[in-house]
Amino acid sequence: MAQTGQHPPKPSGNGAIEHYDAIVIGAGVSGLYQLYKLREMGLSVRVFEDAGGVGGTWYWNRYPGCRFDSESETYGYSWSEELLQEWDWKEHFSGQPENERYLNFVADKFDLRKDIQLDSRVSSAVYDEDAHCWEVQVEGGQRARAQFLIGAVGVLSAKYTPPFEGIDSFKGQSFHTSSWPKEKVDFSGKRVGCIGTGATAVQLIPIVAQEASHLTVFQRTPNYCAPLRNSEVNPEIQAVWKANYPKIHKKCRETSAGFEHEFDPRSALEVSEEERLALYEELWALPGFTKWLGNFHDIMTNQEANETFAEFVRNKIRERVHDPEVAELLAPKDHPFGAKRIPLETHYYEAYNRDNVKLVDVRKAPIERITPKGVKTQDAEYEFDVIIYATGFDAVSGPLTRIDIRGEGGQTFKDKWANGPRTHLGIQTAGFPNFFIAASTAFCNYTVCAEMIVEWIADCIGYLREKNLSSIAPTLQAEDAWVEHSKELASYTLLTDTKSWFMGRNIPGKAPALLLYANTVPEYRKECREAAANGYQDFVLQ
Ligand code: N01
Repeated sequence: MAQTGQHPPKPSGNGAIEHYDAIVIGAGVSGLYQLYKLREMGLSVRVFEDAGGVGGTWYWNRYPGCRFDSESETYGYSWSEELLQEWDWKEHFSGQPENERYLNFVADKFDLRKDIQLDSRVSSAVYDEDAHCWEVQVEGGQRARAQFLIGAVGVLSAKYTPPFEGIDSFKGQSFHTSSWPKEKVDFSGKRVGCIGTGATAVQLIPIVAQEASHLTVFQRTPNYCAPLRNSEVNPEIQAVWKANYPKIHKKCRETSAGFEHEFDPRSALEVSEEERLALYEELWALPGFTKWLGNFHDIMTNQEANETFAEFVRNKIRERVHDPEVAELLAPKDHPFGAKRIPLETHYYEAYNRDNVKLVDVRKAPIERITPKGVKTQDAEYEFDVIIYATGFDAVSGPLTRIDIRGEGGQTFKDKWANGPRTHLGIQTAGFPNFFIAASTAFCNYTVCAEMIVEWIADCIGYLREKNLSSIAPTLQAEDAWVEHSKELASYTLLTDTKSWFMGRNIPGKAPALLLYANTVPEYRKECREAAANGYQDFVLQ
């Protein structure tokens, strides 16, 4: 990765404590912008990043086919007109290498690297109640203190590998998609097994299928996958975007989910079948999440309305997959459309028409163990040269609870969140003063919401400094009310009964709770704005 600036070296951890105004954990989309914002305000900031480079998600997820499911022109940062004019997106849904280059470009352009220490995994963060500051320990022993601590660790960064018996006994190569090697993995002439059929697997399967001698896909739950319809960005489109960025970003701030798409205000059930199918066909032919976020508004709230589109998608799968038995296995029937994030695909279903691809139903015959040769299910053993774990993430809470964070009275963040996220506004937790979560936890185009939260945190810190205050944390009442409000919003959706990372149900033993905030972006923005405008009445300020 070409870079012009230097990162500070990782000290040996000789016991000396470093002091900053703010510490940011993570140099992904949110962390980079948080660093920029706080530094602009004159704070001394240190970012600790576990990875060997910046980019977060776009550093770690290097598997073949990894790319945005947001339109590129809406995913890039909106806060620098100069950056917007300088950067050319090459594809409508940009791929991982380009996305990583973009975030490196940002790091260089704004001279961010000098404050980002790489290969530095934060192991603990302890609040000092007397000094109103946080002490952070980095693996290796380095210690640093700061008044403000910002967890910019993302929502899908704690990878999950099922604890299969014998997992270390496999003699071939194995990779989790979220810690994919930097060097190209050569699948040619190899027998490959892929465990999982979520959005990640859906992106990589068609590519690996073309290269490997044979690919076996282990599917437990099929997904409703919709065509991405990616294409290159030509100079005319590029020029239109560059001339219209303010309008594009304004639209994204005004729509329900932070995309340029908006739900159709009609009910799927109030129009004739002919009209309904005409809209479904029209949406299907368009790129991106239009089929989801441009659909009738009640497909996300009404089971009967949802089923009309779910069956439409099943029929599309049946049209594309030649073997009717395989098609039925790939057609989801146990959850509503959109109750899991919709994987956007390119030639995914056609992969199953290839002679070298086999779909194995591990709901019928679950995986029993990994053997030295491959994967043993209840009814067969499959031999591989490579196993791919496309098995997802311990989402939202996982990246935070894996750090030993201790707040007032020594209470641990892990205990506090044992039954699901407990926050006010998704940003702060009672009993953990000056600790902010800079992650987009709304159902939203990631950057759109992350920028809003980063700015809220920066404004809040600015307020404290202006008023000479030493700490801020939400009251327990405000937190309780937010948790109840979030649950109530969740209850209006079709999300809560489905086994997905949205609900934490993909992780055995994790308490089910909707991990994302089911409000629209404009409403959420309003709530955050009001919480600050009223002088942080729902917070304890000291
Ligand atoms: O993870 P997942 P993902 N035995 O949790 C299976 C984002 N993303 O990495 O469904 C057998 O969706 C599991 O089966 P089941 C996006 O937000 C974005 O694919 O639990 N199988 C499932 O099939 C997405 O939602 C893009 O029955 C087991 C799979 O592993 C999120 O990341 C691209 C198993 C995990 O699927 C997560 O997607 C990619 C077991 N014991 C991802 N345990 C963009 O386009 C788990 N599985 C931007």
